[in-house]
Formats: sequence, structure tokens, C-alpha cells
Amino acid sequence: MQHFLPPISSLFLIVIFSGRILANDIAAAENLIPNGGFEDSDAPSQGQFPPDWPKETHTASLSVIKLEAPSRPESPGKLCLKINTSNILSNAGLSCSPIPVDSNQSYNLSGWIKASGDLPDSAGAYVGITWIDASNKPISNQLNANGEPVTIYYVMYSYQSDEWQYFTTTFIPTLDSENPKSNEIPADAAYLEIKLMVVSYPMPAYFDDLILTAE
Ligand SMILES: [Ca+2]
Repeated sequence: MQHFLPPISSLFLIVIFSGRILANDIAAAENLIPNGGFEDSDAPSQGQFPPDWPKETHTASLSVIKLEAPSRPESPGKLCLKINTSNILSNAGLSCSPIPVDSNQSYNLSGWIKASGDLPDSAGAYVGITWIDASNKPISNQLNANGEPVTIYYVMYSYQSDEWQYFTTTFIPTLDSENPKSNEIPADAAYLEIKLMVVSYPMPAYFDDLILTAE
């Protein structure tokens, strides 16, 4: 009979392990993106900023911003964000409110994106991020081909199919501030802004269930 009873030390380890799983589950539920699932709205609407997504990324793109039902089939919510681009307006997007971050901490960003198929001479739908310093200035660690500061880093790109695609990416504190990598958080970052965009793509794109968690 005693053979089947684990020693006291094993029982103690099992309890500790269970506690850690529970703690991880709770942490996973803490989405740092307000309204990351686009559910905070009275009704589907067009031409309005969703709550907590207050900024356009392109001039005059607000007219094609729409909250639409149904959402992604497996989503816990009912609405998703649709950027309803067309031949008339093929560039549009919006940004969330700046999210306070600690540059010494790692973060995971995940979400779902859906485009409307491949088109010749067109780009597609993008998820981008911008790190912002304590004085609300976008941080740039590199220049583009025209010598202009790059402030948006792209973490997901889609054009193909009508299927929802999942993406997940982890940002870590910068290891070498002289040679920052795209998955590293600049040491002077105080905020993170997430940008959902359609670029040179005259067909709708959809976004849903954006989640940012501290690791
Ligand atoms: Ca949703």
C-alpha cells in the first residue's frame, strides 16, 4: 500500500507546479491591448474609430474603417475590424492608444489577420508596431533607402486566401543598443503602438483578437 503513496517531497513539488500553471493562466488572460478584440462597441459601425483605436495611419482612411460581424469563427467575440479598401482607396489603417511598456520586460504580441486574395501589383494587409519614448516621440533605430527614420516595424503581412492567419511574436529587452534587432525593445521605449494597415491593396482585410502580454 505504501508503495503507491509518493514521498512527501514529491507531493510538495506537485502542489508548487500546479500553482505555477494557475499563475501562468491568469497572466495569459491579462491582455494589455484595450479592445484588442474590437468588441467594445454598441453596434457594427462604419467610418468611426473603434474605442481605444483612435488614430488613422493614412490621411482620410477613416471612411473605410468598419466593425463587422461575424468575427473569426473560433473567436470568443462577435465583431472584427474590417479595413474595407477598394480601387478608390487602397491605403488605410489605424493605431491603438499607446500602451505603457517596461523596456526591461519581454512581451508577446499575437493576433489574427485575413486578407482577400492575391492581386498583381498590390501589397496586402500588415500589422506593425512603433516604440514611443517617454516624451511621446516615435523611436527610430534605422533609416530607410531614402534616408528617412524608420519608426514602424512590421510583424505580420498577409495577402493570400480568405483564411484567418494567426501570428505571434515576442519582443525582448535590447541586448546591444548599438545594434538593435527588430524583435528587441529599445531601451528608451515607454509605450508601444500597434498599427493595423492595408497598403496598396484594393480589397478588404480583417483583424481580430490582438493580444499583448507581459512575459
Ligand atoms: Ca472580435
